[in-house]
Amino acid sequence: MAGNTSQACGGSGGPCTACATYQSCSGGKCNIDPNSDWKVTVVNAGVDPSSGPWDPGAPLTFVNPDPYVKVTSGGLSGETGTENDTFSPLFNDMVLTAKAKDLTTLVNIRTYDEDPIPPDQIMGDCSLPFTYGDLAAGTRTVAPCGASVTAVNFTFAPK
Ligand SMILES: [Ca+2]
Ligand SMILES: [Ca+2]
Repeated sequence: MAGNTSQACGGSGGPCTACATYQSCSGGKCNIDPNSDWKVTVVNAGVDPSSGPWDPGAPLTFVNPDPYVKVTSGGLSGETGTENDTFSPLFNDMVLTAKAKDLTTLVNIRTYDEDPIPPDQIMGDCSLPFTYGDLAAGTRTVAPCGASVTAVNFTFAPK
């Protein structure tokens, strides 16, 4: 195997290393392939407990928000399930599979409070690119993410 191909990667006469399927070889190193697909998971989020009121008039046990998170990148979007009546929702939901080149261009993250009567209230909205470093690390915290959302935590895995 040649030292500098998409299958093997060893620069300057160094040993050949097989790149992972989501990587390609450039400059004698294995780097994340811009066209590789990545599964994006929303682990959890934090909502400012002093924000709101989100569900005024509801019985006391239901006044806290019912958050879910919608993630959009490269024309694709997906959302978590809804966690009821909490400022610290734990999702662990895989929301979409997107290309590295799209995730590192722009990602929109919008957190809603699900309501019985639409439209759902927007609690936080932010847009930013993830980085190749985020994908390689497999994790990223976005904090804050809009008006009332203190943090959204993500994990990534190659498809
Ligand atoms: Ca509400
Ligand atoms: Ca509620």
